[in-house]
Amino acid sequence: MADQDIDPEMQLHQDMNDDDGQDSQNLWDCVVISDLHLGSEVCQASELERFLEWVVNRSRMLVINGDIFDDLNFKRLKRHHFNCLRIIRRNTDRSDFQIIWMRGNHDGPAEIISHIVGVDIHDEYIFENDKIKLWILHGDQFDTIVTGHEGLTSFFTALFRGIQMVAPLRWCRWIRRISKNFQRNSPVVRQRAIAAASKLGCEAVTCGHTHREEDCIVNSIRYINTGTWTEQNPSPYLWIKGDQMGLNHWPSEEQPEFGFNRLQDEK
Ligand SMILES: [Mn+2]
Repeated sequence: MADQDIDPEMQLHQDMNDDDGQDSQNLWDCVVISDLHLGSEVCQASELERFLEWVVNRSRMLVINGDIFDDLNFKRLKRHHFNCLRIIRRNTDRSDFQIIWMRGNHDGPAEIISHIVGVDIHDEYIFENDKIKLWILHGDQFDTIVTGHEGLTSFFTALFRGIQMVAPLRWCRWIRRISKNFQRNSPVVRQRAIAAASKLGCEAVTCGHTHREEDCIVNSIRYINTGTWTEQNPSPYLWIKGDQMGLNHWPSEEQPEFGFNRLQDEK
């Protein structure tokens, strides 16, 4: 490309990236987030927007593990919510960065979402480098309350959303906790995910769906739940680098050192 063809804004962006000291050796192999719930009143969209801009320069790959939307009523999307979608779309066709999008139970039919956001949607995905085989899926597949009683679940989801709109803010956290406990069964999702991962020959599995962060090892299978971006900050993300992985939080005053694994001793 001739010099005069370079867009000044692109050049500035490139220079800023060069300046922050990230060479390709320091990039994470993959980052996983889940349960963004864009359109929800409680979605931490402005922080998510900052995170998305940040992470595309820190990782080779981003997996969004389901429930990116709260529902398919796009009238609920605000400016920051649209900005998040714009960043995802803008980074979809890059040769040096990959975005994988998983469906969640809130996202609606895969083909509709796929058309709107312009990316392929997966039901499950296996991330593999030469050290780790990580099975990634939303987790509602393991949740009998949702999969066995769709009508009842959507009735209560609508009811809880209605209550949240009229209730004072301080009640909302409590209401969300009650509604989550009803809708999503963390121990069941964990146990079933671990059992299924073991059968598949994956030594690690990550889910979202429960909105409860978890990082544990059961029967030699590492289970990580990436929680949600609908609680108060900071919000969780899973990073993978070589044979190591862990949960970190955004925003964080101290960004993580590469090559440090908090759970090393538990292995
Ligand atoms: Mn969710």
